[in-house]
Amino acid sequence: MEQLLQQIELYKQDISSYTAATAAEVEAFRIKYLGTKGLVKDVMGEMKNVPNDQKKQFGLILNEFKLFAEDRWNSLKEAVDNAAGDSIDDAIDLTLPGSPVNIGTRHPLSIVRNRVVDIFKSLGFSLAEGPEMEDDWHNFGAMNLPENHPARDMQDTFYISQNPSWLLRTHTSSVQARVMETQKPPIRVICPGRVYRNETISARAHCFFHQVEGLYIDENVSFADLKQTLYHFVKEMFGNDVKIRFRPSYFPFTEPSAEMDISCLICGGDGCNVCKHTGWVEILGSGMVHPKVLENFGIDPNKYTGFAFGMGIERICQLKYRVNDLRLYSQNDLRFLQQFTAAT
Ligand code: 2U9
Repeated sequence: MEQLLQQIELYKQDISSYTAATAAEVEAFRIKYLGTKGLVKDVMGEMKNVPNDQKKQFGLILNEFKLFAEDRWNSLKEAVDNAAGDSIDDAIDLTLPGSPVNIGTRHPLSIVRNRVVDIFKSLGFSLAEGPEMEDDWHNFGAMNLPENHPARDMQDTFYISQNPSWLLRTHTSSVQARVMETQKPPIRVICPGRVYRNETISARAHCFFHQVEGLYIDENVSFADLKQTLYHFVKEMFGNDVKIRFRPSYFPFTEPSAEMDISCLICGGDGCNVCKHTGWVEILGSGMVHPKVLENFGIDPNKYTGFAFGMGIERICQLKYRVNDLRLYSQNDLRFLQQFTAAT
């Protein structure tokens, strides 16, 4: 009996190490172990030689051996079937039409920013970008904003709590400041980016928005250059029919300063809610760079002059696409976003 047990053990080792890559090899296994003249039947045939008092115990061993061989056969068969499935069922039918890939649409603010940047690039401006977290000097000090200016107040600006000498930039002027630090005139840059202000979120205000600012410094740059450049921009952006006017204004970083209005695109100048029934809407601020700002960067204001301007991208977008709630820009609602295409 000992010999029979050893023989079963050897068969089990053979069964465990048996591999089959094809259906024919699986069948060969079946015939060898489970066929009518197979080894399992052979071993079963030994039952007749087992003494009666051991028959029950051997019956269990032989039965377990049969199940062991059947299990192995099943798993060999399954492995070969699956491999065949991979190559037939899962094969790619190259003649089938492809399923369309949704590539999304550009965000309306990106469309407008790209258009603004392209217009100024065509005039020889180059793109400059900088960090959204800034120090006091680049955001305020260099821009001639006095210590007691309300913009510096905690109420209006987000300071970094771990280190309050850092803040989230309130305008992209800090980018121009960094350009002036590293480059000599002539300087002609266009600076788009996100800016932050501590405002309660509503349809008309948000704690972040987007700006494009521009700066041109060279010898003999005049207010006439400023006007002509911004005229050109407006015509390119909104079309030839739009009317333009400048109003005097005040900014600490420019002198003289002016705000620019365009005739209302919504009502054509007749008067509506958007233009508050004036027929005009403000689209940007501008001015000649303040001599103190030039001096802050070692640029001689007697030799060089410059103009600068700044506009909110959301405002341009509102006029171009009639978006009347600022919150829509950051809610990621596909019903809103899918309405915009770069071509419009
Ligand atoms: C330097 C010198 C001067 C940038 C300017 C404005 C006027 C302006 C506002 C428009 C709407 C900000 O987004 S807004 O709220 N901006 O009115 N910005 S002149 O002047 C500079 C910039 C850099 C070195």
